[in-house]
Amino acid sequence: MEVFGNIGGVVRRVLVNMVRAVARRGASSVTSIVLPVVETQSPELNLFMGDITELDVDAIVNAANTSLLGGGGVDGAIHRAAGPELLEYCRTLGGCATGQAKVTPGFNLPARWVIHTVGPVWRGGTSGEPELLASCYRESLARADEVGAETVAFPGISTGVYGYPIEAAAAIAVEAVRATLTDVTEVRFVAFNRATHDAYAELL
Ligand code: AR6
Repeated sequence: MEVFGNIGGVVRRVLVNMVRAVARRGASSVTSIVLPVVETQSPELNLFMGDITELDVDAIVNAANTSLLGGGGVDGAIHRAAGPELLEYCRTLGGCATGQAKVTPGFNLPARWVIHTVGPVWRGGTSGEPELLASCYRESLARADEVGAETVAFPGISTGVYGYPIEAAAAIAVEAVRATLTDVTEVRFVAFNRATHDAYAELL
């Protein structure tokens, strides 16, 4: 249905189904249906290889731990680049549960916001890891919507210290973002090594 070409996938499906239902029931019922007007679109998905702390996007996502008080990997890099004010701010947040996300200012980063999410530790895949990882992406986009961030960059949540296999994690990341209704216009998946780059390149 070309007429719905510029709107998000989920909304488009709802509208298309409504129109089909009308068509089945006959033209007389058209006047009794009011179509919803929703200005939501699917984000454009891009792949970038390099350091997420250098990106001039509205928000970068941090692969944090439940304390939100910093660590190694991308978490350490983000805290170093943002400066000590980020840690001070994080101390006021009371941590974050696995699969959830909290937003802070970006302080000295080019990005205006940092969305801190806590991925699952890989325990073989049967301890709820896929659902928790998908939740990280959904919840991060929800925080982005709350602060009006339209361009958002994600590292491979859980794929470093937390040991999530990159191919499986990349598939969940892409699927979760595609399935989320959001006002974010661009999601950039950031690869810090070749294996991560190649896993995303297969999917995008
Ligand atoms: N830019 C982009 N990606 C990066 C960067 C960077 N500067 N540095 C690392 N990565 P990890 P996790 C990639 O270990 O697995 C921390 O100590 C990295 O190559 O940072 O979720 C936290 O405090 C990998 O693909 O996060 C937690 O305790 C991805 O970022 C724990 O690690 C995630 O690797 C979280 O573990």
